[in-house]
Amino acid sequence: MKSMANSKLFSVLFIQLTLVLVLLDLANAQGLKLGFYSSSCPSAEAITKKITTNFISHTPSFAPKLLRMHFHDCFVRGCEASVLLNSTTNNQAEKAAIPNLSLNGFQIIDAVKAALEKKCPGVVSCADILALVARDAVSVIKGPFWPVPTGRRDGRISLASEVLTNLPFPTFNMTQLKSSFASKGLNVKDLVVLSGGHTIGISHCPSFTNRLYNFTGKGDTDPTMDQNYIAQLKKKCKPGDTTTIVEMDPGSSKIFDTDYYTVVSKRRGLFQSDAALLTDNTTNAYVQLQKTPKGSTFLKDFADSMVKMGQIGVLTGNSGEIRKICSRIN
Ligand code: HEM
Ligand SMILES: *[C@@H]1O[C@H](CO)[C@@H](O)[C@H](O)[C@H]1NC(C)=O
Ligand SMILES: *[C@@H]1O[C@H](CO)[C@@H](O)[C@H](O)[C@H]1NC(C)=O
Ligand SMILES: *[C@@H]1O[C@H](CO)[C@@H](O)[C@H](O)[C@H]1NC(C)=O
Ligand SMILES: *[C@@H]1O[C@H](CO)[C@@H](O)[C@H](O)[C@H]1NC(C)=O
Ligand SMILES: CC(=O)N[C@H]1CO[C@H](CO)[C@@H](O)[C@@H]1O
Repeated sequence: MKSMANSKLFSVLFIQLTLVLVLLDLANAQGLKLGFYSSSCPSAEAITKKITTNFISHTPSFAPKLLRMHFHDCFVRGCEASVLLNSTTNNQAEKAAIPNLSLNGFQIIDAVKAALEKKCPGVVSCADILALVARDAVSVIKGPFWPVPTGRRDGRISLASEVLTNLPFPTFNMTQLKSSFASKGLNVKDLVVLSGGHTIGISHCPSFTNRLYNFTGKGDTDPTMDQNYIAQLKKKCKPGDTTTIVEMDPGSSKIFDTDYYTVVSKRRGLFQSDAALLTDNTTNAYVQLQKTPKGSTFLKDFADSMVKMGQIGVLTGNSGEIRKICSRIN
């Protein structure tokens, strides 16, 4: 008898505990939830995945571009698709700012949006499409999969001037990186983990040539970078070259693996912001730990931090709108 009462009490407590955890989880998700469209547009995620998979299987180099686009969206005004808006006669949008130079892949977002508008007009936001496409693109190239809670709404403002004040620069040191991430609610672990996004993709020369030619204005090089690597990079990037591209994880820039941390630990991180991960004890320890794929927690950590990043400053409920076309407000 007594043990039955106990077990009943236990299950009541358990249900209450679960409820509290679920509520906490919802609060954490800032009003987003998994499967937000499960009744309003049940095939939304499947359609998104199908179109993204088609594009990325054909052109895998779009995967890093879409991941970076999601990052740029979230860091400027939150994940509300402001990065997708075109400039207008009266407004220079985020797309017009320098760091967007290599943003690309807008046509994939537009293709998904067109298909979803056909299926369920006015229901699925561009912000959710971008978050889902970035996730699906990374998983097509065998990167980690993460759950994407949905329910984001689209913003109506996009200002080029806000890009430079909200995105971290490749020249940032650890102090600047920490404060940039902290201002978005991301901690030092998120910083070292999300920097691992540089395991895929490319950079243009101007993002790092200051380290090769005139680091402190004396025609010098960055002493924190492997000097042999500097010599190699100088061969690729002559002064003033704005078009040549360089892999951030040479030889493995299409594979989502732990190599980025090996590269950084060898003082071959391409940007000062990558190199900065060696200057803080916590991030340095993470770099050293992850560079051996065996026992690495990077893929799981990346998934967790992406879920956090995807919740920065989201608009939910009645805020914002559901755009009909992702490149312009309704
Ligand atoms: C920590 C601060 C960060 C800085 C300073 C930074 C800076 C940069 C720069 C300068 C480029 C090269 C752009 C070009 O020259 O074409 C780049 C590329 C890239 N970044 Fe970051 N980034 C940061 C964090 C992130 C995060 C959090 C992600 C995603 C989780 C990310 C994903 C990427 C990807 C995938 C590329 C390659 C894009 C392509 O292949 O076109 N980055 N980043
Ligand atoms: C980081 O950069 C800022 C701005 O240039 C500078 O004030 C600060 O001293 C630097 N911090 C470190 C630890 O180098
Ligand atoms: C290096 O930078 C200094 C200071 O900004 C400048 O005066 C000099 O002309 C630069 N040298 C080269 C080779 O660009
Ligand atoms: C960082 O690590 C170094 C070397 O292990 C140690 O001397 C230093 O006290 C550590 N700094 C902090 C802030 O923990
Ligand atoms: C936004 O700009 C792109 C590229 O210039 C263009 O293809 C697209 O049609 C524009 N969108 C709108 C709504 O004008
Ligand atoms: C995709 C896009 O709109 N790129 C623009 C980024 O900003 C530069 C100017 O800094 C424009 O020339 C590009 O068209």
